Amino acid sequence: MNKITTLVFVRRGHEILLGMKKRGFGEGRWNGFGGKIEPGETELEGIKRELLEESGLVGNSFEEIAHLYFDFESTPDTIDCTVFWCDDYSGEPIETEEMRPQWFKANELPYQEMWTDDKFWIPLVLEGQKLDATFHFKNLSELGEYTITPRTI
Ligand code: 8OG
Repeated sequence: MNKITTLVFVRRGHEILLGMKKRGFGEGRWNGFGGKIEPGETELEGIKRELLEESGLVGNSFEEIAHLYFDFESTPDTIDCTVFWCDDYSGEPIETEEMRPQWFKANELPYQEMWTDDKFWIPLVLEGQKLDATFHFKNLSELGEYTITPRTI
């Protein structure tokens, strides 16, 4: 099955808001906020809902920056993930059942405690690059081959 998901990184000046995932898929890792799009929802409706549910923030505008595709040797499941910046939001982050939020300096993200692929593509989007990427995982923590294609427009 292909899971269609979204992911958002909220920015405040030179800082990025990450959440420590407290349960479920990705537990114990820092990540942006996001999850599965519900039936009938657009990507933007989905990311807005996930951001509110997981961080308490209301996102006022989102900019698409990447499209990621993941597959795993250990399962037939694949994941499609559209990634956004959010620079315009209302409210203050709150801890939720799923995530514990924390601001990080953009040049000091905790890559060792994030998904293995993140250290390869997040530095590029931090430099302003938009991109499409495919990551082939041997299992949930071991990354195999990957391709990152910068967008030219
Ligand atoms: O609904 P659920 O919590 O299962 O959604 C998973 C979230 O994790 C979704 O926002 C997509 C995101 N995600 C992956 N794989 C990876 C990854 O390798 N890196 C990052 N940064 N996020 C990922 O599913």
